[in-house]
Amino acid sequence: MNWETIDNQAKEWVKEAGERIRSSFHKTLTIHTKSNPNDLVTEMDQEIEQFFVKKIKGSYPDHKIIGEEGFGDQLKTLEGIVWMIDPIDGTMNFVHQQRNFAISLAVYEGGMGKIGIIYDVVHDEMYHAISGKGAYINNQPIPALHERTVKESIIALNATWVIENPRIDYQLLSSLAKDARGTRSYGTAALELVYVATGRVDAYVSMRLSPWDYAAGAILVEELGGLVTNLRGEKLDFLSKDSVFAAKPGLHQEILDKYLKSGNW
Ligand code: 2AM
Ligand code: CA
Repeated sequence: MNWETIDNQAKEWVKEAGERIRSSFHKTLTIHTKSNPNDLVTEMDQEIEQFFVKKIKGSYPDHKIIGEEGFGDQLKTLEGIVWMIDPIDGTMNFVHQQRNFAISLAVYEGGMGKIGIIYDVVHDEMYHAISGKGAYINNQPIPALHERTVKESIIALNATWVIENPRIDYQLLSSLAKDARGTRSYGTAALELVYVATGRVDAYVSMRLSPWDYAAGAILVEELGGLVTNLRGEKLDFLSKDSVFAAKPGLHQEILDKYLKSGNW
């Protein structure tokens, strides 16, 4: 498989999709809710996913697709080549802020990450990695990640995970937030993983994400030497919802050992 060719073609599609999203900013969007009143979807999420599905099926009819809005395939295994698409990651930000959202697109073969693309539409920043061939921001190489301690770290995590919550071991995450140099919350898993990959934050913790939220980001972070697992320290399976924990090398083990290991996640 020529991954460079697919990567170049996919980036063109992503740019075109970004252009469509930018030109939607002056339109009034219809907003619906999905699993709960804060889980939003607009016609742009759906239109952009359909755009990708049409392009991918047109060029690669035997490839499979998993997409957030359900226009792809229903898969039980990751055999063959599977595209994982989040047409707008950070839909709430897209609706409320018209910034802090991204297109996330990944290609996996037999469950192994091959291509990860995340496009910060508003900043016109294209992040991409081909497994084993480096990771780039607008075609400039991103340097490899180095070790860091919790004390010197900025951790990206949502405030809802550190306040009293009977369903999770929030005290462990509160301790992590207290011990870290600082915390940040951006509301877009794809960009938060990009921020880990680029060293803008040192770790990212989320309690529940779907494969399309983290498929591309995981490839970028791992390509730069970071680690991506669930909160139990296990590999992600890219077929089911799971917690996600991405961090610099060294820091990943420190956080697992000192904070996450004793939790029931
Ligand atoms: P989305 O915007 O594509 O739905 C917000 O902290 C992050 O969590 C976003 O990346 C968001 O992706 C993701 N997320 C996953 N499931 C969600 C849900 N049920 N409600 C809101 N955000 C969700
Ligand atoms: Ca989405």
